[in-house]
Amino acid sequence: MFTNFNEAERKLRYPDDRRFFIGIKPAVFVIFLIILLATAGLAWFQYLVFGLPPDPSLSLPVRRYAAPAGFPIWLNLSHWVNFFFLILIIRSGLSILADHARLYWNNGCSPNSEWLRFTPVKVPDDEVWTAKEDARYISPVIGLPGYRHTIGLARHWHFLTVPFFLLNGAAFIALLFFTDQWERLVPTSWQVLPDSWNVFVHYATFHMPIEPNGFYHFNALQQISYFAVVFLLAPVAMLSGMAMSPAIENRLHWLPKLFGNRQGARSVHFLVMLAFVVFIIIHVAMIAATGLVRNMNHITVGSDNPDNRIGIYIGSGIILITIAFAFLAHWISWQRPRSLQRAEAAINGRLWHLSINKLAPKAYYKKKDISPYFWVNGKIPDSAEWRDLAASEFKDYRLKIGGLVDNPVELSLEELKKMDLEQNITMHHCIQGWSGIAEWGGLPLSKLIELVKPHPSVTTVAFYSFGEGLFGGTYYDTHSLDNCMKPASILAWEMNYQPLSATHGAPLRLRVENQLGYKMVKWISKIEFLETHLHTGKGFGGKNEDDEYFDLLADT
Ligand SMILES: Nc1nc2c(c(=O)[nH]1)N[C@H]1C(S)=C(S)[C@@H](COP(=O)(O)O)O[C@H]1N2
Ligand SMILES: [Mo]
Repeated sequence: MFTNFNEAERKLRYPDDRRFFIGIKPAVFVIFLIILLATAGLAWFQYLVFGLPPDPSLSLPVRRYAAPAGFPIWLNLSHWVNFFFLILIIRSGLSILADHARLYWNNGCSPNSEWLRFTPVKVPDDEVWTAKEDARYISPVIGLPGYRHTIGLARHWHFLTVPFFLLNGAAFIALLFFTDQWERLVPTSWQVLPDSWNVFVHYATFHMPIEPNGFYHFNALQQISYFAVVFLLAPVAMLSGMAMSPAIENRLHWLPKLFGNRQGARSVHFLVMLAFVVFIIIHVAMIAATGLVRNMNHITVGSDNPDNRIGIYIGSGIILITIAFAFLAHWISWQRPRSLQRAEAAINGRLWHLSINKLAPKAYYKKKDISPYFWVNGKIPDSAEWRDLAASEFKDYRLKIGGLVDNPVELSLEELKKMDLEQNITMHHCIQGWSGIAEWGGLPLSKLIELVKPHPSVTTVAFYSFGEGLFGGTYYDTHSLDNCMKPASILAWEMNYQPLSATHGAPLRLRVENQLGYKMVKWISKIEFLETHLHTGKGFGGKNEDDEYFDLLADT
């Protein structure tokens, strides 16, 4: 519905293999079982051996938990705004995950080292299996926008909604403490822990504890669950999300370290999402089980009236709006993808510019950090020209450098190698989610720029490949002249101290660190200095930006 895939897109986005699969490492499954047994099992043990513990809510009239009465309208509002955005964030996040449906704790993303995977496919070790081929399908009912390899659009939804989610959360927390509403959520006595356990023993053994009226106070377990969602899950979601950014990895190196490494941050980000989903399911079930009419009146209009159904009507209305928006979002994704792409660049591109871009990036990695495995991406060129060059080890290869320059040149690999060698050990961040650490050696672009002398009007450098994009047509990308002048921007012919292999981009590939992988053109045929990227390809700055709606001008 609403999609306008042509034949090539349909094959890619709605593939024959749409199997859903959950593969979990046995050790992880055992840990999960232990946690389950240690909680529910212990609750049952206590119940069977010692009997049901006293219900802590029985002693509530002494107001062990101070709490204000009623819910102000700002609280009702921010609760539902939060719900609306959280659904968008989770759905777009799932679409992003589907593009590399494997989760690891190691930076190099070695196949078979995943603790969790949502693909039945085993990475073959006797043939090239690219990360793009590895992308999985997700139903558009669940993911936003769903289908396969729609990560460009999914990221726009994710990053367009995150700022609003955070603003709403910040306003909520500020108002909590500005008023006395914080007393509902923040436990002020350690007694809340044994009390929560006692409430948990009731639920786990299928005994309903006495429910205090939530208008005045929550039960102990409810209080710490809500507390944890607001003050633990949300901040961890934010930090682990930020830790995945290549720009942040290089500036605030301690952030991914908080989670072990970048893939740890990605795994934690996923687990937080899972915790949110589990919370939402239990939360909604408890709302329904403990007096739906009254509870809905509390959280929509802030009244404790047990008789009218206004809360149910408003709540259902909000849920209907959320569903209607899901249809609209689907429509926007496929009918107005460029608006989405532009809106995200306008908001986040600007935020990025004003914040993290001002800090100087640093290289942190050492030889010992080099990953044993490095995923391959993109279509290896199949033109006769490249194959002939490769057959003679690129002896006859000439890199063509032209455009708006005083001194256009054609250089052989040997000539390039004589000019300079810069070696960096860096982490590669593919937009899909995988990463890898490698050494890259080659010529700093700044040396080349010095040689060809670009005209003063030049702002952009375009790199063209022998290879093709996902839907055919020359693969290319553009970078700002500024970015090319950075020391870690190199034309690499060396990977891990070996000549660059055919799969990783021989004879030459681009490395522009602090950027996502798709900006690093492999199998480079020529370089062009331009006034603007607007007249190259479809004019969005690169093959993936043109065809797959990847982030516009990720280098601004
Ligand atoms: N010519 C060309 N270059 C390309 C691509 C491509 O498809 N074609 N894919 C890009 C992407 S998405 C990534 S993540 C990196 C992957 O580099 P690697 O194969 O060495 O890991 O190459 C980039 N360069
Ligand atoms: Mo990538």
